[in-house]
Amino acid sequence: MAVLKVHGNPMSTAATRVLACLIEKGLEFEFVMVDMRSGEHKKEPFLSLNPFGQVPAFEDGDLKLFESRAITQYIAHTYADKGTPLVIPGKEMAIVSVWMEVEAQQYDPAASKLLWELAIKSFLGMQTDPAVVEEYEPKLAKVLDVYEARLSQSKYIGGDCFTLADLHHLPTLNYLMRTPVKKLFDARPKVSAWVADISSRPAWCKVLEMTNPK
Ligand SMILES: N[C@@H](CCC(=O)N[C@@H](CS)C(=O)NCC(=O)O)C(=O)O
Repeated sequence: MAVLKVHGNPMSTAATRVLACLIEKGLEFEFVMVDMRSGEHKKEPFLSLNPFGQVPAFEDGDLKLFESRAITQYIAHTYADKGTPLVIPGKEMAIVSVWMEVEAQQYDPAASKLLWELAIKSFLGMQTDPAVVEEYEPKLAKVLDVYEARLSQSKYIGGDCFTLADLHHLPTLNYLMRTPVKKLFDARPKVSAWVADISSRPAWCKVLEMTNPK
């Protein structure tokens, strides 16, 4: 079998989304470090893997992919018989797809904006803009109200078992739970229990060990 390769950076939420998926599936892979500080992602040969110059990029033999959520879906479907299912057969998959879209279209825009302001900027020695935080906190809160109602009906966001719809949230949750925005999650009991559950999965703990070596 060809070696699966993830080109990324440990700080990247999109790259760790793919790592979480590979580890849930129990697949072996090679992590190819992309030095974003030196702009390696904006030059060849990386641009041949992703013309948008963003990590991650993924290779499975001669197949080359980018966009983290497309990569996880490829992995989950292609390696369906390995590790955690992550996708489910039949009509229920349509519901999982709805919640994957909700993560990408509703949750992630607010979550990513807040994690940039509250986690990444300080790491880069930049100042948080309180006006942006003020604008995006209510947007995230609104999404989390919908999540609270959804998680009162099903154990996981896409249904009764852990799927890609849950997994896709993990990288942004990981950053946000270390910022003042944690209060928005803590204020919602079902959301808070769901975050604790999915964040303690062994595969995600392995991603954290791999990307934050002691
Ligand atoms: N929708 C893309 C987003 C990729 C993305 O934004 N990657 C960030 C790191 S998390 C990046 O490469 N940023 C550098 C840049 O945009 O120049 C995905 O999910 O793969």
